[in-house]
Amino acid sequence: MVKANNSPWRDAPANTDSTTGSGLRVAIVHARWNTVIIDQLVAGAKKNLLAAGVLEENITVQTVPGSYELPLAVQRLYAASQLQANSSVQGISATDLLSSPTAEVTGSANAASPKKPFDAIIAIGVLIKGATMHFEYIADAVSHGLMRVQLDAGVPVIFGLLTVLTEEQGLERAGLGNSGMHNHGEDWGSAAVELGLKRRDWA
Ligand code: DLZ
Repeated sequence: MVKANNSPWRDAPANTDSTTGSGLRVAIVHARWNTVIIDQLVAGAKKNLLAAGVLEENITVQTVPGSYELPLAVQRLYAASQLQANSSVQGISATDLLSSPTAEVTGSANAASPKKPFDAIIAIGVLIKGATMHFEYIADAVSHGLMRVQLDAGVPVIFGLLTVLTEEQGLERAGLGNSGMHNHGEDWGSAAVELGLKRRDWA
């Protein structure tokens, strides 16, 4: 079955060329609940980042236990990338900085050369409604948290949080269901490229 893509991102001008995103640095932070759906969403986001020319080496993927942890992870990851870019210390990875943001790190096995801050961060999680109010509280907190980080930091935070009533609804939105719905992760990859580029124009 051909997947219908009714997304408003599908014709986004920034993603029409395979080199458009070649100068961008993008992070994906995802939760580890509902991994079948999550893995597909992350793959979709990566697919469209790469298709828009974002280099594999400029895509950072990190995980957190659950969606509730997404806002802090996005905030710290972005701060670490800023620190990394500003640091005169060579050979510090974002992971080093996350674990020791103020320390003088003298390099490590996974060290990367200093890079610029992330142009956009995609936060991905899947919340499935249960029998209690848990879903409502987490969905509300994460939505507001991600918006706060986005506005406080001035970096595009792509909202990749599915808040679904059933697992089937989640599978559908990851392109894994029977309805022919496309993978929403692809939209988020495209949105990250478009917003990453627009943010530079808005600077
Ligand atoms: C606890 C919990 C529950 C019940 N459901 C989900 C879910 O559907 N999706 C998700 O991403 N995380 C869930 N979590 C975990 C919370 O997000 C969080 O990781 C824990 O409460 C620890 O802070």
